[in-house]
Amino acid sequence: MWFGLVTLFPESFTEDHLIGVTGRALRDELISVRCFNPRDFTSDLHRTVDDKPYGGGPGMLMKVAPLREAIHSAKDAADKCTEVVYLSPQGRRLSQDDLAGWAAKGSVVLVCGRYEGIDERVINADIDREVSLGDFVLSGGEVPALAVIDGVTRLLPGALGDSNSVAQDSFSDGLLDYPQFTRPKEIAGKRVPDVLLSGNHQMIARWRQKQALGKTWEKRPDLIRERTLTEIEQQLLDEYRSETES
Ligand code: 4GX
Repeated sequence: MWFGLVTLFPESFTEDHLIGVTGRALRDELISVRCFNPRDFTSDLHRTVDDKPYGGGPGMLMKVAPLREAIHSAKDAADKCTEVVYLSPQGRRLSQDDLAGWAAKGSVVLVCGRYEGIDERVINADIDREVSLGDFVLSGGEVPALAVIDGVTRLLPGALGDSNSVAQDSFSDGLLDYPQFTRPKEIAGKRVPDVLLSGNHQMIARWRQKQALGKTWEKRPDLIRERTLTEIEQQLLDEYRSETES
């Protein structure tokens, strides 16, 4: 998997920021990360990378020529089909499907904005997709880009020890995870549900599916509405609701 980063802060993408699964993937050459710094595409003495917004107002935008040259050189280094993604609060919400799509393609270019953003015409001309991590404002696109690298990397075959764990993730079936428990059996008077100690794997699987449906219904009803429940799932959810009534 190849990640092209357009960033004024390439030091955000060195080994010491890629830790755990992504760090190992980098060392094992399962992923490679290449930065394209607009500052390297300046020609003035001060290597200027910002510019004033037309119409005035506070803050600066990224200077167009160095930004575009950095994006173009990332595109040139990537496969023809590679998507150019801009991380911004104006984008559509990043989804697990986006991550899976880029993992399947084998490459993606991530454009990290700084300052108050980038010229609208650059978005239209050079960006294929604008995505947001959520309705909050960060100081740049580098942290969201690291989140994308993390989320894509763990989907690559061989990145996780146990390939089963990806298939069992939240969202892989459009539901939140069921609750998990480990030792001790009792914490502050709260015991692990008996079924998990029963050794009956069929009962355990049924309980977990019921919990996943129930928790999703409680915390993320939007996900339940987006999904058509099978007859069995509807029955499990009904059971959950009657058991938790009171
Ligand atoms: N999810 N940021 C982009 C630059 C910027 C400023 C104004 C457009 C308009 C963010 C997020 C995010 C901070 C990345 C501002 N771009 N990115 N950057 N939330 O907050 O993805």
